[in-house]
Amino acid sequence: AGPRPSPAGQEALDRRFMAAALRLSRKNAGRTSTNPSVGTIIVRDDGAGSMIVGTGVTAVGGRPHAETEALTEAGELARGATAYVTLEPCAHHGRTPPCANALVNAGIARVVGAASDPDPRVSGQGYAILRSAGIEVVERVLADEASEQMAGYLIRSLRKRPEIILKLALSSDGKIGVEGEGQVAITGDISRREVYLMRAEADGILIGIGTALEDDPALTVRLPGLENRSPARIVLDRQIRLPDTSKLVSGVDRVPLYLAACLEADPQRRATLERAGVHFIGTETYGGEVALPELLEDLAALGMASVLVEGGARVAKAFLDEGLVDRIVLFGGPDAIGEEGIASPIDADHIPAGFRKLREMRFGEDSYAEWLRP
Ligand code: AOF
Ligand code: ZN
Repeated sequence: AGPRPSPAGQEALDRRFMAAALRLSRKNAGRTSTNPSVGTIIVRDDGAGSMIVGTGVTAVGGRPHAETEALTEAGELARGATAYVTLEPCAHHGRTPPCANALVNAGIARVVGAASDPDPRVSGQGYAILRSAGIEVVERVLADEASEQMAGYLIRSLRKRPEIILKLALSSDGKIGVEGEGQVAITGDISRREVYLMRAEADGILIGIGTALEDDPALTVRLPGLENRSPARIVLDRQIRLPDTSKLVSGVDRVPLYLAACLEADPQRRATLERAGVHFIGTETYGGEVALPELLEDLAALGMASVLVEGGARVAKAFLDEGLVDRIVLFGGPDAIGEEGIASPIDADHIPAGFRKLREMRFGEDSYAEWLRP
């Protein structure tokens, strides 16, 4: 082997490869539930510079894990190499043996990790297996970025509910639509595609029955190549008002639809929709509204780690008032709607305390900003 890089050079290199592993891990985001989508990159340095010899992402459905995929690709080249893993390698026997053992057996010399795994079967034990086998372990490289990306997995593991991402599109005068007018174009084409990507990476999309009746949305991903990445749709519909003829119901063969309805709601309507393939989640209500914490517990139990809340104003406000929002995403369009518009319950100047701005950018004429709460 050639000369080792200086400590500062090594740190910079570690961050660079971890950033690449994090990017790679996004490939299967939204398709690995209840597992997080993890990325692994195996890098060799034989003196002439670094060379990637294996890459892996948690497979669709959650297994095999990222490490096994990357090790298979690297083969004998894994011996003496460094493995970059976005999550602490697992220490438990699942459908395959622990990844920590697989890294040891493959002769990996050094493991660089980002997030620690809160799963009690792993938590600290993955790194411990590596260390006791003599592997050099560096933890928490780009840990904040990893936790941000894996927020759904971490929140579901620790709080038994999905991550709630509140997404709103605001006109230049802070309105989100016009009463009685259905879907109003507020933002442009780039924003629309960005929303499709957000949907593809989520496990569920949630709206209120008001929005469902007004807009008749399909809530699917309509991007070339990602048509089969639509997550489950959830409608807060206490009294089962959603018509059989809605796009949401007619699409149930391709994308699951859950109605959160009162247990006392019309059993006949329920039976009809169930025959059409609609799933029901019996919900408690308080003050005439769906009890959100209980509903979120049910969604987490169904395996959902992240839910995108897409409308409308009342639903957004309910989640905000109950402190159930983890991430806020605001798109801003260039035009004003005027007096008749529905006011947004939130805007960039009134983000609740505790949120930290992650990103801000422009999509053509639109603005985009994103906040996360730890
Ligand atoms: C890894 N690499 O790519 C992922 C890990 O049901 P199982 O057996 O797949 O285990 C699920 C747990 O595995 C999950 O809670 C988390 O602790 C870990 N996920 N671990 O080493 C991976 N996705
Ligand atoms: Zn594993």
